[in-house]
Amino acid sequence: MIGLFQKFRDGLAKTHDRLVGEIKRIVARAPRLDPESLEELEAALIASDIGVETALRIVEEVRAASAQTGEADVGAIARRIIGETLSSQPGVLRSATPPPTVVLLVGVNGTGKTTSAGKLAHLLKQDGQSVLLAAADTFRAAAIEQLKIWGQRVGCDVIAGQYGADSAAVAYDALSAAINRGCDYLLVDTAGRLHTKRNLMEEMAKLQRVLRKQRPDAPHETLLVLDASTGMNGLNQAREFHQAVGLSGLIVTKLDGTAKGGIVVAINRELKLPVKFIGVGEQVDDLQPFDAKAFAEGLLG
Ligand SMILES: Nc1nc2c(ncn2[C@@H]2O[C@H](COP(=O)(O)OP(=O)(O)OP(=O)(O)O)[C@@H](O)[C@H]2O)c(=O)[nH]1
Ligand SMILES: [Mg+2]
Repeated sequence: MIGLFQKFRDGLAKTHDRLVGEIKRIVARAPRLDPESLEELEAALIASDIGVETALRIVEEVRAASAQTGEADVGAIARRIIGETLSSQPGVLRSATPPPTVVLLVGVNGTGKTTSAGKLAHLLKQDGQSVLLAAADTFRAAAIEQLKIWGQRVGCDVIAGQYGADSAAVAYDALSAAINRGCDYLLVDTAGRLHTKRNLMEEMAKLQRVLRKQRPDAPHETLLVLDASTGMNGLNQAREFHQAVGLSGLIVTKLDGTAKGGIVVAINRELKLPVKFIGVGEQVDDLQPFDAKAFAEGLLG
């Protein structure tokens, strides 16, 4: 458990340092938290992208506590409210009976889909599961090779087609292979696409339909891979993808590179979609199953 908290803390260091630094500065200057300081606190919370409503709730409780006792433990109040706001569902994948559990990774360009597919395969293998990867990004140059490198790194076979091939056909073949081999998980990497491009969104829905011809319950997870540094624009991406293909959750990546890690809270609250994993670096073990308590601690501990 110490390892888990440390991982979250390291991954969220930028958001943590900025937010906690601001809170300390505000409280040091005016320990009794006058209205002006409360406004500054509100601005600092909003800047971390946790969402206006959650920020206001924290400020309201801080105001009440400091009116009552003269001083409020801002960090403890914020941690508690963020912990309560986040979905209590732990970051676990559904598991299909019979296997394989089919996990589709979708998202806009460059958010970390391929990298997350590799890291997730590693995580599952460490848990004793057998995993097959599907290179359904037949569009971007070198996408197939990139997934194959991840496959080698984590010891997973990759089912791929030719560049320019129909991505739904590749996914279909990969599902057949996963069924024949008795794999526990099939992770399908897809091409990056802008949530505003209707034809590309339709292509993704087709991929789901084709999978269902073989397994009516597939895909069991459709996860949006979201780059945390896009901040509030990520909310729009999540909305559009959810409407087009029905997301079951998110992977929020690159938390290590941003001071806007609060986006996880805003998405969880506004879209009622669980964040299942977070990406906190480029290495193979830099994907963490989401944990609300560890997240709140990492943000404000
Ligand atoms: N720091 C950091 N970098 C990450 C993380 N996840 C992915 N990256 C990096 O982001 C870059 C893009 O990752 P990819 O996995 O290729 O992204 P993608 O979504 O597959 O990209 P397209 O297929 O082109 O849409 C790579 O350089 C990754 O190493 C993360 O959690 N932290
Ligand atoms: Mg990719």
